[in-house]
Amino acid sequence: MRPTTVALIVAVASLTLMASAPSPSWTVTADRNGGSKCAVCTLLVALVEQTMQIKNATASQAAQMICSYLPKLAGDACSIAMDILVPIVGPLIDQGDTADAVCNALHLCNNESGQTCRLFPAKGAYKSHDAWAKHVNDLRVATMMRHRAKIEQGLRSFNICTIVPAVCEIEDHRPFFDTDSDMFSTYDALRGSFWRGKDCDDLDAQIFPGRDTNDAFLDSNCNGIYGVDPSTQKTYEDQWCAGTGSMGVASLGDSATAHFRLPADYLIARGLSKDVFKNVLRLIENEADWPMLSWSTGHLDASQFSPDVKGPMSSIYHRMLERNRCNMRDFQNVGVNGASVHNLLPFEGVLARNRNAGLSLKPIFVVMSMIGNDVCGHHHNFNEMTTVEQYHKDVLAAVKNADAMLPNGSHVLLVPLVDGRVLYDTMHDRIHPIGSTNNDVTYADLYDYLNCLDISPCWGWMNSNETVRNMTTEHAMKLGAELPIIVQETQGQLTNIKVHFLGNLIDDGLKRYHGPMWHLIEPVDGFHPSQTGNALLGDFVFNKSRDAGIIPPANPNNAEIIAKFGDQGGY
Ligand SMILES: [Ca+2]
Ligand SMILES: [Ca+2]
Ligand SMILES: [Ca+2]
Repeated sequence: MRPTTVALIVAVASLTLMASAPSPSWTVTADRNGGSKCAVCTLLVALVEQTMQIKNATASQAAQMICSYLPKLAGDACSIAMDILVPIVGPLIDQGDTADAVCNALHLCNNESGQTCRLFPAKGAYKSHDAWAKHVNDLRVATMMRHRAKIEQGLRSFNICTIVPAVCEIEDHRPFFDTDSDMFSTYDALRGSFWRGKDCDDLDAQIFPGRDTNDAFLDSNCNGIYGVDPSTQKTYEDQWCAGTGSMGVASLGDSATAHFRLPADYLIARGLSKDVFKNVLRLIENEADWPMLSWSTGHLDASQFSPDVKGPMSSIYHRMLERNRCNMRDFQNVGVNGASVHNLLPFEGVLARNRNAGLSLKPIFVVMSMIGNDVCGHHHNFNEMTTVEQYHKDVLAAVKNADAMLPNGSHVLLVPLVDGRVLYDTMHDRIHPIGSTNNDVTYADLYDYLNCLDISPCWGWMNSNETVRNMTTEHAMKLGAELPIIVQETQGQLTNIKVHFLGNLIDDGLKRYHGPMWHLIEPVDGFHPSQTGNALLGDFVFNKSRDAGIIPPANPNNAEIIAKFGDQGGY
């Protein structure tokens, strides 16, 4: 599906996109009662209303204030749209209508299912649900009769494809800028070096991270090690890397692998400023994902991304590099928002590690981690969940294909689904960032609202019905139980890889935390592991993999490599 054009502030839009198909994450799936358009409008209008309240401003002033915080192109589009829309919605806001009512008046929300969805509590004369629904319906009719052309014109201004065109063109989760088509880039975002080690020569398709080379003259695997030691006449690669178990790491997974997160500051009216939104375009270029800080391929310090993110960073790759400096830049994150086991096999096609391509390559540690979408989705039933048979079939096919393609000595780790009941248990009565101004929206309210709009990333777990949550977990556990069976079943049949199952890694890893569980959950979506959660998982999964014999011993030459090559070219 091609990207659509609903995004007002695209980052806010991303909140609703976790359930979308594994295509560019701002692609919005079908929904009801206005769906993601309704949600984005409601959040944005709520921010305008809260800004009016806090700054004692008019609707027009508050809207212009928020637009002025956005980077140039997005800010310009915002201003144009606000100029058209505020005269229409301003009077509604001034008369005390909530964001829910205003977005119904704009026809971005509707009641096609017979239900009028509401995030914020209704006020005054409209406290009863029937009175509110009738009022909203009246608003809808009156506004559209008077302003149809203007509303349509205003909404057209928000087109993400004109603001950041590259995000509408990127396909197949390959880097957007990649001159030699080796799947490694010199640009950081758009599936570039934040996602896979940086290409050290983007004009030569035989130079990229992960090659097994001796590099007498130049660095052709991008780990910063090359040349000949004059005292021994051996190349540094032969002397310090050969035989040390140098190995790359790749993750094939979902939004939790890609580290989906929206800065909570975007939704806290009190703190809105230019600084809060200064990196919003980079966020869009990364599909609202943070692979460079993720549990599998994190490699940068979170402080570089202030004020968007705070917290520790640790990852499988980071720890593997500490253990062997020859692994520098040898990582690939193929995490895609919305992916499930059905995507494992196609994702292997964008993994740059095919031994049949005719170049000598190092072995790689591939983590297959689809931890939720096989039971998650926005459908209000259990029929859309992956069946046990299909799950088994998809994972088995991916394992067999990995054996057919990966270099000899590679490993595949199968990570089962989580028990997502922790989300509701931890979050339901806490206040969501959008409710922080007036203490009026809890996570339970948000979950019900997303279900009403049919855009919840996980109807089964983000649900106030305990039976539904329990049944979702029951099915998730059934699926995960197939993984050790697959390990057994393939024993003796695999010639190039070893396949591993190390228990409920995500559940077990998160349980190690000594502080309150909400520290480990992303505040905006109430669904993904936070930065702290990612660092915890990075260490936990690395330690378990090391103890299982997947990670080779430390390279005794690390100190000499650092002394000779410094930061090895960095990232
Ligand atoms: Ca390249
Ligand atoms: Ca290259
Ligand atoms: Ca090298």
